[in-house]
Amino acid sequence: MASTTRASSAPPSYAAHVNTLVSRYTEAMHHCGYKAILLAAGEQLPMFLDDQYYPHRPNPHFLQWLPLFDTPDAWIICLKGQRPRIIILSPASFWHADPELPDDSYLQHFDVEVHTDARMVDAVLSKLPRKTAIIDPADSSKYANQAKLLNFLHFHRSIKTDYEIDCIRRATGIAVPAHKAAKEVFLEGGSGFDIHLAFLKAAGCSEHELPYPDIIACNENAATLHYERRTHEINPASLLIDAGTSMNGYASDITRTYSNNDEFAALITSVDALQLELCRNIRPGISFGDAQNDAHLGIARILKEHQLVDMAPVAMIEQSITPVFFPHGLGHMLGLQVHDMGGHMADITGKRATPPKAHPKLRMSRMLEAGMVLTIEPGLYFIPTLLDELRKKPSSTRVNWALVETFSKFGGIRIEDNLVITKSGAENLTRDAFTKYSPT
Ligand SMILES: [Mn+2]
Repeated sequence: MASTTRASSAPPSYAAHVNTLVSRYTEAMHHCGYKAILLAAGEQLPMFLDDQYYPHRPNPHFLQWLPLFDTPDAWIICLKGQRPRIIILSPASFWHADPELPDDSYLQHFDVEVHTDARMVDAVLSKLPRKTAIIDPADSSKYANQAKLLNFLHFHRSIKTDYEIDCIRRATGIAVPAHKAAKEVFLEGGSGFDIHLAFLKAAGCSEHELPYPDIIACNENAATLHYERRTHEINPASLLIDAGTSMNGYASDITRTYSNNDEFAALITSVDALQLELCRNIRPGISFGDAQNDAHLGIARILKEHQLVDMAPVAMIEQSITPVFFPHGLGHMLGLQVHDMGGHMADITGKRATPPKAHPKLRMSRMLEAGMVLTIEPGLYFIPTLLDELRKKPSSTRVNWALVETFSKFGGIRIEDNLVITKSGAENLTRDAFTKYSPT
C-alpha cells in the first residue's frame, strides 16, 4: 500500500453512491440538454522553465466517482442509459510509476479501458456525441465547465451520500490520532516543524496528500489565520494546529489550540465550551447566518467574562467589537474540497443564498439540511492590525489593553469540529473520534 489516503477496498456504501451519481448525472443531462458528460481527472501544471510539475490535484468531480489520485491522464464518460466508462492512459515508462488503480471492488461498477497509447485515448474521446459536456480544468472550449451544469452538480454535492459521510468519518479517524501525536510533541517542547512531522508520521501520508496545508502556528503566529510556515523555535507556549487528512478524496478539517500558560488555557477552555454549545444547536432548518450571530454573542460573553472588554455583550455586537477578535466565518461545507462547493447556493440554478448583512464573507449561507457536512470553528484572536483599528475607536477605552498585550504572545484560539447534519440534529464526527481514540 502506497498511501493511507485510499480505502484498500471500496466501503460497502460505495455501490449505492455510484448509483446515486448515475441518476444525478442522468438528470443533469436532461436538465442541461446533453447526451454525455466527460470528466477529466485534471491537468498537471508545469513549473516555469523547468521539467518538473506541481503535484497533481484531481478534478473533484472526477474524484467523486473514483479515488484515483496519481494521474491526470484519466477520464470518466457518462452516456445516457449506459454504464459509466473509465479511460486511463498508462504508457510504459521507466521514468515514472504507473498509476495506482483502485481494485475491483471499485472498478466493477465501470467499464474500464487502460490504454498505453495516447492515440487510442484520442480515438475514444473523438467518438463522443456532439452534445457532450466537458468538465476539465485544462479545457477552455465553449463546451467545457459550463455554469449551468456545474451549478446543478455543486448544489447536489452539498447533500452527501452515505459513502461520502463514511469517507469523511474515516478521514477523521486518521486525523484525530495524528492531532494527538502532534499535541504530545507540543507538550514535550517540540518546535512547529517537529509538530508538523509528528502529524504527518501519525497520519501516514506525505504533505501533498493532505487536503490542505497543515497550519502549525506557535505563539503569536496563531494570529495569522492561515499560518503555513514551519518554525524551528523549541518550547512554544501555545499551539494552534489546524490540520486534516483525506480518505478517498474526502477531507477532514480539524483545529485545536493548546497552551502551557494557565490564563490563556482558561480562555481556550471558554472557547471550547462555546464551540460545543454552538455544535449542540446545529440541526436541519436553521440558517447558518443565525448560527454565526450566536457565535458572535458567545465571543462577546467570553470577552466580558475574561475581562478583556468591559461592555455588555449586546453592545459589543452593536459596536462591531467582536469581529476584531473573531474575523472569520463560523464554518463551511466540507467534502471533496475542504471549502466545499454549494455553501452559497439557494437552488440548482446557482441563485445566491445571501449571507447576513453583518457577515458578508460567510462561506455558508444556506439553510441546513440533513446530509450536509460542515465545520463549526469559532475563534478568538489577537491580531495586531485589527487591534490597531480598535485602538482608534471611542470604544477603545473599554478594552483591557494590558491583558490584550499579554494574550497577544499566544496569537489566538480556534476550535474546529466536523458535523454531519442528521434528521433531528447533528453528529459530531470529530468529538466522537477524540473520545474513541483516547488512551484508556
Ligand atoms: Mn475549516
